[in-house]
Amino acid sequence: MGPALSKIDREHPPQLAYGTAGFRCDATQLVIAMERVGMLAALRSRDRDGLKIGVMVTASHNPHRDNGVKIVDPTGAMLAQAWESKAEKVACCPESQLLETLASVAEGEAASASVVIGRDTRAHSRALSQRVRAGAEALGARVEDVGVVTTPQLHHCVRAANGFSPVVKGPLYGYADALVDAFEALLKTSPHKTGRPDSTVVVDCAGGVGAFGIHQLRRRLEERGLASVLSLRAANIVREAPLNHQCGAEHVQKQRLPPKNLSRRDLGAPNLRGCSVDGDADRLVYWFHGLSNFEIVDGDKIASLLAVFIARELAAAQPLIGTPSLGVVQTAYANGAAAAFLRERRVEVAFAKTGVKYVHHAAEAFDVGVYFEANGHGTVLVKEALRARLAQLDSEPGTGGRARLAVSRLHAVARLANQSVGDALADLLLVEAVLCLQQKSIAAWGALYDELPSRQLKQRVASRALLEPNATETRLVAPAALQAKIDALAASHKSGRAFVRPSGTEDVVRVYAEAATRRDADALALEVRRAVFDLAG
Ligand code: NG1
Ligand code: ZN
Repeated sequence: MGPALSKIDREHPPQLAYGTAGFRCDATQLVIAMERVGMLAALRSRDRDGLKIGVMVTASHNPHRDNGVKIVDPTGAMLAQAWESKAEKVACCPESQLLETLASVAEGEAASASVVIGRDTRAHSRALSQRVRAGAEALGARVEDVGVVTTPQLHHCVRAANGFSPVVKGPLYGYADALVDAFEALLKTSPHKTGRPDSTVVVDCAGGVGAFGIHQLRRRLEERGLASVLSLRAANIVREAPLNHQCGAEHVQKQRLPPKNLSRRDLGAPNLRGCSVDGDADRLVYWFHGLSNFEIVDGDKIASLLAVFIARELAAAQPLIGTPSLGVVQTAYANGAAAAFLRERRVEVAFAKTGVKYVHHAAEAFDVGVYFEANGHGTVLVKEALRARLAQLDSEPGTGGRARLAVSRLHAVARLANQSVGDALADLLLVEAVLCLQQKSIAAWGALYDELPSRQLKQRVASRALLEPNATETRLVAPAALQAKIDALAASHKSGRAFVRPSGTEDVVRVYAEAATRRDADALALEVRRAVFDLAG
């Protein structure tokens, strides 16, 4: 892959930005950054008194030729923002200035440093993760390589290895066992004691690591006799499809097309639920065949399903836990109909800038914060104090009653939902448990509200940095002429809304359009893309 190590120009490393998903670009540009991230992780570990720091080598939903790297803090959270600029300094400085740059960011005094490394299934990920290891070891860190894992699994390993979540026996610090324990606890609260007629879910694994996770879950579900409730069938497993190519969550949600390689039996079967994860399995979208169309049940609808369920259980648990706050956080990509649906049900809706770290942070403002990007990245955050209260109440001998039942449900949700990051596998179990408790079909779920038709496109431009969005990334501050054109185009379609923003993970400008009809949404998106090409290309 790329130039031989000896040929790399160490005095002029590629100038990379630590974006919303870490460093991400063409894999050949990343060798030096990987070594330096290993070093930075060692320094961060010393800064955190020797606690373990995670490093995940992945470019998630990007094409296979790209790779990337993200750093995980000791609690399993994303790297503290104050350290992102340090990461950039260390990753991009000339080798001749490396020692002084490292010295300028190193404040920690702990004697030891410890780094946990994981990677996705990309062909170049192994070699790149070895560069991370070399960097960390060069600064004396102890390295644990957990191999090929999903991004959320790596977050879990770091959190658990540092003692921030209860230790469960099993591989990867009990990841799959902890999930299936919580899933089982949630199902036990169901009044319906038999299996489901539609227990099968086809999981499109995007040709990536999600397939391993699905395999681990399926085995445990079978061992516990839960296959009659949930039977997972993996499709597009590793090597069955090129990673993220015409399959996976990004393809399904952005192109609004079915994943490739699924048989007619899979796609046409009545009542069949399908879902797609992305290349590092932190996103999940569902799909099914409606009467005539391929229908997508996206992150907005996952948030709506979960928030309405949680709102009801919080109300029922009120005599025991009072009235904790509940909110849903969305981005500009959320369909206009989703917020209306939630507000009608008195669920508070907040908005954040696009990017996982922004939505996650905004969700922390609530006792129970549900966040999902439309692309399927999301989770349910439960504040520590509420979690502890639910755990304590749930452990007391039950007197039965609706409030006590609600406490058990909420406690199981808090255990099942990943508290660090969006997690396709955890979200899948959460959704399946709620559909099962509510005896809801995917068609009924998909019909919760009617979406405004939307379309997303991308356009390459000479420099996407020339596009300057406002704080919520819903409008451009510059170029003003382009924003004026977008406004005019949106106004020319019924219920038209459109915006463009530079992607933080790919070298493109993203175009989003929604309107009253499919034709209008598609036309508006094409017109706006043309304007980007004309005025910023
Ligand atoms: P960019 O490439 O900045 O649009 C994408 C997603 C974000 C988020 C980040 C990862 C879309 C339109 N954008 O960002 O929502 O998931 O990846 O943090 O889906
Ligand atoms: Zn991802």
